[in-house]
Formats: sequence, C-alpha cells, structure tokens
Amino acid sequence: MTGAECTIRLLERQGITTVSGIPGGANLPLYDALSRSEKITHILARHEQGAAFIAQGMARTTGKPAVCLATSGPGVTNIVTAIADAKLDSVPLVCITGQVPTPLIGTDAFQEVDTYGMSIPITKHNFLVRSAEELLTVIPEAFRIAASGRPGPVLVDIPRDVQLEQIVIDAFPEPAVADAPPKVAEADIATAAKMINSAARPVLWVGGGVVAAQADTICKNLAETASMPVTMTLMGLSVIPRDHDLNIGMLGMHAERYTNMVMEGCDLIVAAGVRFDDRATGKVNEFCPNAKIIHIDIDHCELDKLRSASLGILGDIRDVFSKLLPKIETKSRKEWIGYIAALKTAFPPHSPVESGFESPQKFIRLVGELSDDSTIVTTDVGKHQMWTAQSYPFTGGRQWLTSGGLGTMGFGLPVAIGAALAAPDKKVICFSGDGSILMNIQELATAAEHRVDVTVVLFNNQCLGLVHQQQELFFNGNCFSSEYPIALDYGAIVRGFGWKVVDLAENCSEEILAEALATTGPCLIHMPVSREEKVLPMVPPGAANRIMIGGDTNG
Ligand SMILES: Cc1ncc(C[n+]2csc(CCOP(=O)(O)OP(=O)(O)O)c2C)c(N)n1
Repeated sequence: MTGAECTIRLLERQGITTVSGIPGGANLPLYDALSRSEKITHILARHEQGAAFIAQGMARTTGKPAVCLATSGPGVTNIVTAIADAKLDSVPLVCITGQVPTPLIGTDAFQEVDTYGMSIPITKHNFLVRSAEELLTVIPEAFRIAASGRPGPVLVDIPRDVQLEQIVIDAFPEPAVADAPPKVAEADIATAAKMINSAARPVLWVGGGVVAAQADTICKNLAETASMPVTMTLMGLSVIPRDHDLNIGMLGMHAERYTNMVMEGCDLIVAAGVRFDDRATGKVNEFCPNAKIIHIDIDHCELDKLRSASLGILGDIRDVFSKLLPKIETKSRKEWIGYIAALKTAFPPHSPVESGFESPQKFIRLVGELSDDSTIVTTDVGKHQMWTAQSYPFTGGRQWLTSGGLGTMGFGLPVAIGAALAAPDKKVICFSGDGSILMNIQELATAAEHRVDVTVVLFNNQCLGLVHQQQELFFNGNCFSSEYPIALDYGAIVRGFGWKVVDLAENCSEEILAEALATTGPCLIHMPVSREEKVLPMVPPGAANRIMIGGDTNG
C-alpha cells in the first residue's frame, strides 16, 4: 500500500472515527486514501483553524486524542493558533500535515513552510516523516505521546512523495496506548495526609489537570471529608458543582473578592493539576504568602516551576487522591468554614444566586437552569467568557470547554461543533461575543451541514468588550479601536448559513428562551448587552490578588 493508505489504516487501528480538515495539493494522496476508509468520517471545515478546533472539541470532550488534517504552507500556518491553544491547555491532538515532496524541502517550493521548525515550541512533540516505512512507528508514537502523562498536541508532517511511496507491510504495529502514570511515592501520601490533617485553614485548589485525570468525584469526597473549601482555576471550574457548600469559586483576576481573601488567609494549599498561571495567582510572589503548598501534578516540569512547594507529588491526580482519602481525618473545621461564610456575607459574590434577564450573569444562570445537566458549555474569549465562568451552574466533569491558557477568540464555535460530534446525545451551548464569533464564523456552515446540536448564545455589545473594559479602567477611558461603529444584522448573516435565529432584542421572555434552547440542531440566540456591563471584580494585570477593583461591600 501507499504511505497515505498506511497512515489512514493506522488511524483506523487507533480507533479514530472522525477527522476534520481541509485538503490541498500536499495532502491530496492522504485525502484520496481517506475517501476509501469505511471507518473514518471526514468533517470538511471551512478554515484550517476551524478544523483544528473541531478536533480540539472532540479531544476535550472525550479526553482521547483527536485528529485534524491540513495541507502544507497556508494550511499549516492556519492551524498554528489551535495547536498552541492545545499545548497551553494540555489537549491531546494529532495534527497530520502534508508537506512538499522531500527533494523540494528547503527550496522555497510552492506552499512550503518549515512546519517542523515552526511547530517545535507549540507542540509536545513533532515529526517530519522521511519514508513510508517510518509511518509504522511514527503514527502510533504520535498517539502515545499525545495521550501519555500530561496530554498535548503532536504534529506529524508527511511529504507528498512519502504519502505516495509504495511499501509492503507484513504486520501492523499494535495500536498505541498511553504510558502508565508514574508510581506515587507512599511516603509523599503520608506526609500530605499529615499536613492536611494538621492544617487549620486548608484550601483545595483544582485545575484542568483534575478534569483530565477524571478525578472530580474523588476530589469532592476528599474536600467533604476534610471540610476543605475548594477553589478552581478557569480550567477546573466544572470539577465541583457550582452550588456545593464547599465551592468558593474561581480564584484570581476575576474571582469574587471573598475568594481571593480566603486564599490570603489560608495556611495550606493543596494545589492539584494547576500550573500557577498568572491569571490565577496574580503577582506570584505575593500569592498566599503564609500558606504551605502541596503541589500534585502528572508533569514533573510543573512542580516548583513558579512557586516552590513544601511538598511536590508527581502522579496521576485520581491515583493520588484515592491513596490520600483513606488517610484523611473527617473534620468539620467549624471556625475556618465560619470565617469563610462571614467573608462571603461581608463581600457578597457577583455570581448570581437568581436567574433572569437583568444582567448577563443572571441570564447565563437562566440558560443553565433551562438546560440539561449534561449540557456541554463552550465559550469564546472576553467578558462573556468570564460571565459564564462566574455564573453557569456547572455540575461536573468534562462539561466546560474554554480556552484557558491562550485565550483564543474564535475558539467557541468550532470547539462546540467538535464536542457535538463527539457527544451526539448531548446539547452543546457556546457563549460568544460579537468580536469572537466573527473570528471563525465560517464554521456556521460546517455546523449546518452536519446538523450538530449546537446553540450559540451571542452577547452583542458592539465592542471588543473585555479590551474596552481595560481601556476604561486602566487607560483613562481611551477606548481606541475597541468599538464597532456599525451594527451587523446577525439575524440575516446567521440565517444565511442555514441556522435558526432567535433574536431576544425583538422579543424576550423565559418561554421564548426555553423554546430556543429546546431546538435540536444549529440555533443562535441573539442577546443585546450594554457596553457598560462590566466583568467585576477585577485584579489589575500584574497586581497582587488582594488589589481588586469592585466586589467590596458596595459592589
Ligand atoms: C485571537 C485573539 N485576538 C485578540 C484577543 C484579545 N482580546 C481579548 S478579549 C477581546 C474582546 C472580545 O470581544 P467579544 O468577543 O465581543 O467579547 P466581549 O468581551 O465583548 O464579551 C480581545 C480583542 C484575543 N484574546 N484573541
């Protein structure tokens, strides 16, 4: 068979059933082979960034590597953003790119870019395949690397002549599986248990690593046994149900004031699957100065990277929590819990306890209440993302897909399509802004073609809201280049792609919203929002977390 046929067979053997991509000169042999696959469906995206984010949506929903395809040159440069996004959020992605024929590499051939060189800093690993024979090791290896330990993106660049090369294959390699996680040191578990049991004011801080390890249930058990309040990074928001007694919300730049104050006052942080990102810690050397830290992560590079931990535990978080739980004493920690409750009363949270139409936050809560608990939520990047983080009634697991590390506008729609393809029995809601939606709006066509069950809630404030807010607060109100002077007719645009549109600007009631959410298939809900609606509280970029704007007793 050809190198291209071999590649497709290897993907089938890995259990891949859906790939997204766009064909071009340098990957046409692969597409020709793919057309004959009975096991793999191809989703033709309308832009390669969309294709890579569709694959991300599948990977983030299942936790398993997903595949996207792009041709050489502009195809590759178009997927770069989505690969970098996957790297920062530890998403297992396998990108297979076409390259110019081997003899032309390095000659500035038509549609040649140095894909290998360009992708080094944004992938977990990358390969330039030199012969069809190599594919037999490279493809399974790409899947093993993407899925092992801390997941991440792997790129496989295959020159056109390698795709066309004929080889005889006696036997295919076994499909790759993820490596076993590192063994957890028993002594570390004993030390951690002792530290938790003897702490007076502990906090459990969870991030995307807890979601990746599928450790949400055991995490909740641990928190309940120890009466440890739980704070989350943006990536870890769905680990603990929104309304759980021990949930003290997201920490950091857009945390509730009381949450950051709890962090200031704690004496022990059990940090699990977090990477001490500056949006969470603020000025990192002023972050929780009085607390000891137990840092648990599957990636040894994270331990002691930004803050030295009193105890670093290398291992799979579910494994660590399972070993830790039997050693944790059941405590009520009345004083600590009482102190937190008092702080919460003194500095009431912005995240609403009621739903309605009076604010974007209440509206998001209403959308959540009208939706099934299994609904998958994606966002774009901006105020709407933070409002959703502050308000959506998450219930657990892989329900929350957002661009945490790279903060990529244009993420929400294609990731929602990927999520809907991977979980066709679930509804997917994408909260977006009028800036972000335009960055991958062409994927409305892909969604319409496949009739995916995606609802986009579009908050239209006719501006780049979060940027506008920063200009108002930190640049003396000089809102330069962040307002859209003309109002677009989203109804006409989105209907033009074959979507249903419900415009709440025309008619707004709970019944209309409920009916829109009950729609199966692509539907956009247009929700006008005032430019003045802010995301508060807010820690100014680069400041310590105790320096917050908004969120005091006066709101
Ligand atoms: C690709 C990309 N370009 C620029 C930015 C910087 N940025 C962050 S938020 C934002 C505004 C987002 O506007 P919109 O999508 O309308 O959301 P809103 O804040 O109004 O809710 C911009 C430009 C980004 N995050 N991603």
